[in-house]
Amino acid sequence: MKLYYFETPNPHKPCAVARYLNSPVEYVRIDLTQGENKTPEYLAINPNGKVPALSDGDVKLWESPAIMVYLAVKAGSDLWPQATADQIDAIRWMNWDTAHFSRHAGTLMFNNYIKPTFGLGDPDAAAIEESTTFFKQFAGVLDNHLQSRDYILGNSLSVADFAIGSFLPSAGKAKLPLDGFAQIERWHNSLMQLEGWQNPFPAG
Ligand SMILES: N[C@@H](CCC(=O)N[C@@H](CS)C(=O)NCC(=O)O)C(=O)O
Repeated sequence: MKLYYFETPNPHKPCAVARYLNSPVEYVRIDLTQGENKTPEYLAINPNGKVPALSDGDVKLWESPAIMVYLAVKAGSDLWPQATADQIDAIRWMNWDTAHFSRHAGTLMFNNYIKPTFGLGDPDAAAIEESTTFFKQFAGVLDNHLQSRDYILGNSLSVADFAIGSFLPSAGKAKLPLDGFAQIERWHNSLMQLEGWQNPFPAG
């Protein structure tokens, strides 16, 4: 089983899950700065040219939530919960993450950190303003949800925590506007207790 990654927030999701579960994955680094995500070989695994991706025999998977669930099911782990109601809740929150939370965090990461760091042009001030506003709105939803819960689904850690938490180790670089969201801070502090949470990627 191969897990294709680069040291960025979306691959953080399945890499942190694989590390938590001690999954028997072979990590394959796809260097985005060298365009390795656009080679014909890699596009045959993920036609979107993005990381993460996974291959396991004939199975080829892309989209980080699907990969996390695959790893959890394969390990027989409750990170993918047993109860249908909890599975539906996990899908809800992972969709919310892709559509809103990680989406705006990604725009802020790209403009505030990746563009200036890799010389990809001037940050887009309008995009920063728009995503800052939306990020705060959705962070408010998350903070409110966490008022009465330890984790996204309640008392147990799940793939939804790994999805939604993935940009938080990069919050400083991305300039995520997280001030005042005390419940998010408390929840992220508990994720930081997981071994390798800040850097779940293989060394080298
Ligand atoms: N929805 C995808 C997002 C994947 C994604 O945007 N990955 C970024 C890295 S964090 C990427 O590969 N960017 C390279 C590019 O777009 O060329 C997922 O959850 O897996």
